[in-house]
Amino acid sequence: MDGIGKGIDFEDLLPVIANKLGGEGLMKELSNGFKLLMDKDKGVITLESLRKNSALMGLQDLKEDELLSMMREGDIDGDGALTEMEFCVLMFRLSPQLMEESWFLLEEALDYELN
Ligand SMILES: [Ca+2]
Repeated sequence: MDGIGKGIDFEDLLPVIANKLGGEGLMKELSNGFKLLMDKDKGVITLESLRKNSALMGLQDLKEDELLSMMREGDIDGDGALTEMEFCVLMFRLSPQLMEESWFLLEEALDYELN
């Protein structure tokens, strides 16, 4: 695998890990979260869908500037919306502690991949 020596990039490794877990567990949870937050017509998360659906999920305490910074940080290709993969990467960046159990699985998968 190229690029390991330059540091690990989750953007590159997530698909590998997703394959390893067979679309179950970790990625399934993330995928469910994505589906709850996305714009059902567009199939991506927009600022509008994030604002609307985060309130439905009981996250109404998130402030507008927090939603904005989530969008900005997560939007890797800069098209103003989050795809499922962008959302997954963002979740790993923002809240590894919220996913301790999943994080452990991720590390195991990484160890396996790298050794
Ligand atoms: Ca994007």
